[in-house]
Amino acid sequence: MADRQRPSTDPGDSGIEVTPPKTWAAGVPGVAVALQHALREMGPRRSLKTLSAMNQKDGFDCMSCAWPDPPHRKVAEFCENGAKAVSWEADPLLVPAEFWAEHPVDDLAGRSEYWLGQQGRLTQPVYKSADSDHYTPIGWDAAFEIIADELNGLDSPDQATFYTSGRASNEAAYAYQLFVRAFGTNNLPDCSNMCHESTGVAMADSIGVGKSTVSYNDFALADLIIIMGQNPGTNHPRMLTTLEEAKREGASIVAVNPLPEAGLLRFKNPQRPSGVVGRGTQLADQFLQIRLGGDLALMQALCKRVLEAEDAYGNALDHEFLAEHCTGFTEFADHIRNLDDEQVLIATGLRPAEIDELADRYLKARRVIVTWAMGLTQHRKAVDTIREILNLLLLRGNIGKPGAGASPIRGHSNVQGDRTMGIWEQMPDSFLDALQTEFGFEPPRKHGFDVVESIRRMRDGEVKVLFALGGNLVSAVSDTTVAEAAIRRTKLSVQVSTKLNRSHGVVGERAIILPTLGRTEMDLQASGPQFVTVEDSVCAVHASHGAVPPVADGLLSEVAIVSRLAAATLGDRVDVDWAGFERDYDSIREHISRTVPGCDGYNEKVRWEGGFVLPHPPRDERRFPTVNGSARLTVNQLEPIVVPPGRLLLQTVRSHDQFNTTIYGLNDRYRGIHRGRRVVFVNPDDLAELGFADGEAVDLHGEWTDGVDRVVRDFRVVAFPTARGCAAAYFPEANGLVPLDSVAERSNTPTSKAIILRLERATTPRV
Ligand SMILES: Nc1nc2c(c(=O)[nH]1)N[C@H]1C(S)=C(S)[C@@H](COP(=O)(O)OP(=O)(O)OC[C@H]3O[C@@H](n4cnc5c(=O)[nH]c(N)nc54)[C@H](O)[C@@H]3O)O[C@H]1N2
Ligand SMILES: Nc1nc2c(c(=O)[nH]1)N[C@H]1C(S)=C(S)[C@@H](COP(=O)(O)OP(=O)(O)OC[C@H]3O[C@@H](n4cnc5c(=O)[nH]c(N)nc54)[C@H](O)[C@@H]3O)O[C@H]1N2
Ligand SMILES: [Mo]
Repeated sequence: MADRQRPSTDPGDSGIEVTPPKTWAAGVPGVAVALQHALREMGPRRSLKTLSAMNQKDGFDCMSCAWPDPPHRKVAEFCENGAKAVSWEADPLLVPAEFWAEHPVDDLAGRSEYWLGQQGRLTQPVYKSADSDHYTPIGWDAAFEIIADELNGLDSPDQATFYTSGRASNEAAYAYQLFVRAFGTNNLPDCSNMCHESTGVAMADSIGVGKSTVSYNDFALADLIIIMGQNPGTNHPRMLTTLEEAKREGASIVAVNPLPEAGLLRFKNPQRPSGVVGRGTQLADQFLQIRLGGDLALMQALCKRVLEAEDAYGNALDHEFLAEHCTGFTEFADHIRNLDDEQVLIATGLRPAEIDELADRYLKARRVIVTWAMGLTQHRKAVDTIREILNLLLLRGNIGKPGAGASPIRGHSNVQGDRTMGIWEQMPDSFLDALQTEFGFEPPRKHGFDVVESIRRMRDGEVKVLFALGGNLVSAVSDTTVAEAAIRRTKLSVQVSTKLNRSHGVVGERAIILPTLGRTEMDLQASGPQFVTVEDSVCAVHASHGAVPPVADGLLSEVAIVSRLAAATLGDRVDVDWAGFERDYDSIREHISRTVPGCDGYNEKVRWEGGFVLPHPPRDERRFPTVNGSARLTVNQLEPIVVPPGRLLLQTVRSHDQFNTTIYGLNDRYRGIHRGRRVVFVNPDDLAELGFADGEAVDLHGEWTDGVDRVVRDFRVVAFPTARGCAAAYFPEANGLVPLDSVAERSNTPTSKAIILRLERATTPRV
């Protein structure tokens, strides 16, 4: 077993040290940190086995992000943060049997995510009854019976909600949505509701498909790549290699971000000798330090410049593409021509010359890719902003041709696959029809609850059971205080998990934890070893094979858990061979091939070397399955965020040492933060104006139209070169500042990147 010691105390933030931020990413420190982490957490043998199998064709898919694998893989096809994710999961340290007696539920709720994650892997189902404040071990069958009884005792299936985090495999996700719909509800909220939902809504409007229109190889063919609202150096580190290759092929790169993120500026590739020493590659040719929420204005300004160039020279638009494939040009052009340039400068905080330069680059490039992530999706106007990116691309035919396209970069490694498999509270009728034909039951048609709506309904006592396939909902969702009270009001909360997190401490009247196999682990069933399948950010589907023996006997796979729960709950109410699902995952894939669009021949295709790519009509044939069968130029209203005097606009971001709510360590190397997380980054000029000094202890107050004073206490001010008027703090510590009802229009995604912030001197500063 591991030499690693469980931390006895919960390390706080008291010794925070701040050094100047880095201006380059990866390189030797990245690899060294990766190996240190792996060896410390897993020991040498498990480290070698896991790291050498990561992202290889016969290995497992790294669970740290959804960045695609290159067609020609290197021996070490992983990054520092992928290694951290694997080390965290494949951790051979086990939560000991006596743990549950020593730590009542409230004790767990008082611990940090870091401490919880360090306790080791969960190995046995545990149950907290209504009259106990402790979990106690329980058998698998008994656990399934408790859940089944509670579900079957509800007045309506809609009184339960079934969350999914985007790490679930396609097989687990498919079985899960089938169970939930056979049970009788579409309440299938998922992490995507808090993540790329705005992308899906916007792209479906504009081009009819909510997924990236580019393939891996397109990056090397692009003339220009615009990276908006994304921090790839930390969150998609392998993307830097792709960008470096694109640069070598002649692409220019533009970064649009309020923060000068190290990975966007300069990259040292650990996989090339020249990257390990020397200055590395300068990545961004232009960096636009935009204000939070300014991207809609920037896109409109660029569209306007394209129209002006067309007026002047007659060659800026792709007339053929517009005539053949697009509708809405006249209304769109009328609207954009009236854009108020003053408003653009206020909203973006940019100088006209900077916008001109980017417009110039855009007009000169024949093939343009725009990528984006959470910096765009978690704003009130997120959907409109992304629709405006599509407008800009459509004007010059940058969709459905090599080297060009719209490329949302997904977060969780299989969040996109889970959607394809039916994890969505609003799956279209065509999908439900297919389920009905295949399985002979009538799936519910009424749309279900997404994440925010599920929390509201729990808060109001209408949803009484929360079941979560992975994730850490209470920490991930907005308005922490409201979310905690909501979940505590349920009658039963169930978590399927690999490791402890806050969602095991903030629970319903009764609670169950079901431990599961991770993706690194071999999955042996009655018919033999099993593999699962996943879909990456560019719609490539491939197999993932566990590489190391499970940390303990008796753990069930997610497929087994879902199948057994379905059998226990539904009995013979529907005609599905749940036991067959668990025995042989091919049987699930047979159903997938008959019911999920683009997946015919699934069992065969996922066995092809490297897998297969799902069809995508706009990408493949410039066919646009929108409401009117064309690509649609849309009209979007610019409504800049108004920040009252004396306030800042706060975003919540990830550090370099975390995966969402999982905290690997207390450092954020690239931003120069060490041994702590309760920091707020503010521009030095704003600090001076507001009368605060670097290093001061402050409370963060969130302001919103409902007048509620949301506050998180005792943060250290860090003077940082972020855009003027903007601030940043870490997710999830600052989630309490985001009101539950402050969501993106239409996608209902919490506005985690736009909180009106008031700083006040700390009322209870640490000494
Ligand atoms: N190691 C690691 N990898 C991860 C994750 C992780 O936590 N750790 N999480 C995974 C998940 S689920 C996801 S969704 C992705 C997240 O990947 P990212 O979206 O890169 O994650 P964030 O840390 O939220 O960073 C948001 C970025 O957008 C910028 N930004 C914020 N607001 C705006 C804005 O208004 N305009 C512009 N132009 N920029 C803005 C921020 O400064 C920051 O650089 O990463 C995935 N990969
Ligand atoms: N303020 C703010 N809030 C945000 C964001 C933000 O940028 N700012 N980002 C949002 C985004 S983009 C996302 S995607 C969500 C993330 O929301 P979630 O997906 O719910 O959160 P994670 O932290 O990724 O979940 C981690 C937990 O998953 C469990 N786990 C890990 N591996 C497995 C596995 O293989 N199987 C099972 N069953 N469980 C496993 C572990 O117990 C771990 O503690 O958070 C959102 N919340
Ligand atoms: Mo995400």
